[in-house]
Order: sequence, then structure tokens, then C-alpha cells
Amino acid sequence: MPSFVESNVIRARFAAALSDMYRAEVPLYADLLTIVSDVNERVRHDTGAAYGARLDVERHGAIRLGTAQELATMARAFAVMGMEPVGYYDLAPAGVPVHSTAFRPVTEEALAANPFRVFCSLLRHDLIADEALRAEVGAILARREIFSPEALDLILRDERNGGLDEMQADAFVAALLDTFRWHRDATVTVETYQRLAAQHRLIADIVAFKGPHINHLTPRTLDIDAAQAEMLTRGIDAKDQIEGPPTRKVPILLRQTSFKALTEVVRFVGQEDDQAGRHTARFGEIEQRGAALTPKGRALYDRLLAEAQQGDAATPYGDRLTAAFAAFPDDVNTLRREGLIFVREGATGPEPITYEDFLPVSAAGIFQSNLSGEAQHDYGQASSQEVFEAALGRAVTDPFALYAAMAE
Ligand code: OOG
Ligand code: NI
Repeated sequence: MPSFVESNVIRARFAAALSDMYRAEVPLYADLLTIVSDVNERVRHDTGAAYGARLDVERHGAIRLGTAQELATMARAFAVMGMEPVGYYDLAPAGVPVHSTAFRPVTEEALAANPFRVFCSLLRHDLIADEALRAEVGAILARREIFSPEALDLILRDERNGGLDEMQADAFVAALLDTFRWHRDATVTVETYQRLAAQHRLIADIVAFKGPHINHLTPRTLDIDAAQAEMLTRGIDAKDQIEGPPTRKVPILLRQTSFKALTEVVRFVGQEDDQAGRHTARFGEIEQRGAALTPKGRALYDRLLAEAQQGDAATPYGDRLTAAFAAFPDDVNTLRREGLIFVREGATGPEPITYEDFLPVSAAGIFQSNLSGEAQHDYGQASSQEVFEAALGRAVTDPFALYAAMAE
């Protein structure tokens, strides 16, 4: 009987390897890690609050895939690491031609072992209006294989045998890491790249390269306002608006801020070395996580956020947000009594359950902040969760059901 490496352990190794790779490729990310770890240290010291060891390694990443087949295989690769697709995010209403899910561990035990999660988007070919270009995109993507033969073989072994041994687990981590790597060489000519980018810059990012390079890796901070202030002090080009709810005593959901994408040197097909092309893809982001909201709490959140967004443009957005959220209770007992948050019974009373997912409005803001100058796109409202799930090869898990189970 071979002894298998736990999926939690494979996930932790993969997340660490990805973080090392990204740190080497994107120096800004190393700065973010330093800032976040300093801030977290200070908050822990000042509040005396105990946070599990998961916080020190907590990250989420994001990738964008081109085809249903890539998504289906990626789901199998994540399954090796105990990560399931949770939630459906439709980005089309925000003018981004993708729909997405988040691959993440789902049990309390697995989250405590390592909470690594990946926001994973799939290009919606049906939203490419130009028919000839849509066909070309299909043909370009059909020619690429984003997984190495070793990775495919090890996924299959895991499925057949029910796990991977030590050597196989390490080989799997190394092989899958290659899929997330940045490639300087594009797979298309500069002319094709420009036609793709003219349709939508994100389409060029998804289609013109060998694989779905990881585009950011986000550490979790205990105080995003402090971390944001520290960024500005260090001259980092942060977005001026934090996405999500305002500062509160009891944090809810997710607050995020991101930093401008890097301009990368790339080489298009047929280009000489000295004709370096340019592409912007990879960026930095930090986030603070708060309590998971019940459907009732989420409805209130969505209503107040819309109120702030539609409010008087003469009032600064931050003020509108604070004013709107005055209607959202801000102490654990009231939040619990009114059924707005999920809680578990801890040693010292009710403890909010941490939100482990993403927010489509914030995600759209993150996409947009890295597409400055991109025209507004109107893709209408037709959501297609069924199409996404058919591509995925299974249904996505409902996040509310997971929180409800943890709250029992
Ligand atoms: C993903 C954007 C979404 C977040 O934190 O909401 C995201 C992307 O740009 O590919 O990562
Ligand atoms: Ni993100």
C-alpha cells in the first residue's frame, strides 16, 4: 500500500512554490509581502488577538483560461490539491468578457491547513462580436496545450490511484507550476495581438500567450487601511479606492486594493530580439477578509453598495460609502441576532466565520483598474452559469451552503 501525500500538503507546497516564483518575477510582490507581514504583526501585538498560522501563508491568485477543455483539466489539477470550484461570477455586466469560479479548499480543517485559493476565469467566446476574429481565437487556442505531459500524467495517476506519493507530489507541483509561469514569447504576431487587443485587452492577454500566467498573488492583511497608507508612503502606485465595504469595527466580506500592472517586454512571432513588444498583465493586490454574510446580509450589502455607487457624485465616494453603511449593524451580537452574518460558537461567545470567497463587483473593479484606457463594453446581462458548468464538467459548489454547514 503506497503512502500518499495529503492533498492539503500538496496545496501548501504548490502555493509556496508559486509565491517563490512570483516573488522572483515581480519585485513589487516582495514589497507587498513585507508590508502585509509588518502590519499583521502590529495588529496582532496591539489587539492580542490570536490568528491561526494560516494567515502567514494566506494568498489568493488569479488566472484566465481560453477554452472549456483548459478549464476542465484545470479543475482536475486543482482537485489533486483538494481545491473545489466554489461560486459562479459573471463579469459580463461589468464589461469583462469572462465568467469565473474560485477553486479553494472547502472544509474547516482544510482551510485551517492552508487556505490557498485561485480565482479562475474562462473567456466567453460568444462575447467576441467579430465573427472572423472569434473563429481565429478558437483556432489559436486549439493549437496550444497549457499542461505539460508530466502534469497530465500525474493528474491521471492521482485519479486512478487515489493519491500521489512523495516523489510524484513534488513532480506534480513542479510540472503544474510551469502552467502558471510567465512566458516572454507570444504565440501570435504583433498584428494579431493588436487585433485581439482592439476587441478587448483581456482577450489579447488570454489568447496571445502560451499559457495562463498567474496575474497576481494576494496576501491577506488584518488592516488594509494601514497597509494602503504604507504603500503610499513607499511610493507604490496604489488604486485610490479600496473595493468593498468601508472600514468597520466588525469587518465583513472582503476589502481589496490593487496596484498598477507591470509593463512587460514580450517577443511576438517573427520579431527580432531588439524589437521588443510590450504587454501589461501582472499586478499586485492586498486584501482584508471579514465575516461571511448570510443571504439576508448579502442582500443588505448589495443594496447599500448600490446606494453608495448611485449617490450624489459631488460627494466623495468614500463618504457616500460610509453614509450608506451606517445602516449595516457593526457589532457581532446584533449582526448575529438579525441573521446577517454566519457565526460559530467559540470559547468566548459567537465568532464570525471568515468569508473565503470573492465579490463580483470588486473583481470587476480589479479587472478594470488594470485596463486603464480600455473602452466601456456593453455585453448585456445574459449570464450563463450552465454553459460554465458544462465546460467545467461539474456544478460549482454553493458558497452559502458551505458557510451554513460551518455554522451548525
Ligand atoms: C481576476 C480578478 C478578480 C479578485 O481578487 O477579485 C480577483 C483577474 O484579474 O484575473 O482576483
Ligand atoms: Ni485578486
